[in-house]
Amino acid sequence: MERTFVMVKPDGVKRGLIGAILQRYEQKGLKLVAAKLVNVSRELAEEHYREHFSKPFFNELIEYITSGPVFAMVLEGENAIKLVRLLNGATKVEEALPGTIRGDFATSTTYNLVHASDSPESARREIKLWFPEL
Ligand code: FUP
Repeated sequence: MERTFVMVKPDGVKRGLIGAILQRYEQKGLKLVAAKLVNVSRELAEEHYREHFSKPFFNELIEYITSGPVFAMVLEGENAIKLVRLLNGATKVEEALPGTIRGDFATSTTYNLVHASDSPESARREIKLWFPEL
């Protein structure tokens, strides 16, 4: 069994898409093991996205993720990390295929609705950061 950190970003929460997005993961067969609405501090946002610190879009990314509550969760299942990323769709909006969350609901690479850990190392780091009690 594998665990992954996933969040519905502020635009998804504002648009009322938490339920529709969570349903995709649950339909797939992944199990929700923790979840909470979080008002993200600048400190948490910068730690979460620290690998992007030197990127041109870093500030915009931090502004976006702190602009309203996010729905943070931990999902569990066999190959959970890869499966959630498949369900989310490609990062670049023009490559996110219909049938994926981004492909069906997003029109922007920046405002792209969802985040999910991209490796076992980032899953461990992100779960510890967002759910230290687990
Ligand atoms: P992902 O793992 O799919 O969330 O994508 P990345 O870790 O590569 O990027 C993190 C976030 O940076 C993305 F969710 C959106 C944002 N981003 C941009 O705003 N512009 C870009 O050119 C690339 C990423």
